[in-house]
Amino acid sequence: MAGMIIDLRSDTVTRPSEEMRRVMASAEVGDDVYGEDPTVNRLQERIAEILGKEDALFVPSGTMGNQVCIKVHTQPGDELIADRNAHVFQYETGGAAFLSSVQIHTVQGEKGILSAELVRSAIRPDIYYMPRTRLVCLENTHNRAGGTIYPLQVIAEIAAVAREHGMRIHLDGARIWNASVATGIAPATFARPCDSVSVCLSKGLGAPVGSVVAGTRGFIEAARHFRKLFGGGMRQAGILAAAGLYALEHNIDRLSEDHEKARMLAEALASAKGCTLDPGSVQTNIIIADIGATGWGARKTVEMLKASGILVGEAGKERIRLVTHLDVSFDQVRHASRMISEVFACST
Ligand code: TLP
Repeated sequence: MAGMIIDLRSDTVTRPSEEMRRVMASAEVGDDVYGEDPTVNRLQERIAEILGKEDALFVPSGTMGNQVCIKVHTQPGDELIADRNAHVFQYETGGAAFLSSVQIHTVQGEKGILSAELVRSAIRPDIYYMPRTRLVCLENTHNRAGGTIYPLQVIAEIAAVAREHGMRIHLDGARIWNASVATGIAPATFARPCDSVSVCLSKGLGAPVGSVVAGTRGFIEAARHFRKLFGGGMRQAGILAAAGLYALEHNIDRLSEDHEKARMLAEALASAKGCTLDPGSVQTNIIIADIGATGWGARKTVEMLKASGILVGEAGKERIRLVTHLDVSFDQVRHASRMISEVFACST
């Protein structure tokens, strides 16, 4: 393994396999802006079915998926509620403000998970000088909290509060596949209480590009309008959709291996000098470890590991993130675990 780079920065770094590329190359295509790409249509039908929604729409990225949904659900000046570490708040370049002119009312969830009480307490009273709270955004699994899974009961309770107040729920299900494999709960069951769902094909599932949003027929009609407005209308996109269809068929069940690899890395990190992590807190394929006690800070820790061929991400000043995926083998994970112990042993 000497000289080999093991990339644990994200599950977005995977490259399409030979077989996936073959399927892409031979995909039947048409102009999807005219709704005439048979492969895109098949992918949309398949995702709608998997998520138990009436209709679905292929979009270029998870960010566009979330932003199109926020746009459809809100009017300028409205407010949406999200966890303070939500992707829509932290990592979408202020998209909700820029594209939809809505403000985000952040609340501090427990490991990224909101509760009905938290949501209720963040809803504005109906007074003319206050913004109207229109939407709650949930994230399952929750990225910045370390791949945590929303308990079904909590989603149902939040949905009940939202409905009581005439609000909608959007689910950022970029990694709903991981949540589903880890719990045995079908994606449609997680999606049922939510008005819209955005899922990614280009993370754990290994497709090169693509996300899909799902909802009612009317919702998707409006989403199609805003996808075009946001520059996401694609033409012979069947080449990409074919990769997504392949991924849905071949790369979901295997996510359990990524979860096992994450547990192995978590054990190594938990016993590494200067590193604080409860391995039991790792539920899926994302590990966030506190490296405060190394005295290095996240930037230097990332550099030290990089010098040993292990790429990880910064997740704050004193936290690092490791993500497992289909392009890291068990052997590579074992090697990375050894390197982690060695590198951290040099800390103060
Ligand atoms: N997440 C990326 C980075 O943006 C942090 C990653 O490496 O994890 N929702 C969630 C929960 C995500 O984790 C991501 C990407 C997105 C949406 C956005 O997807 P893309 O990158 O396709 O726009």
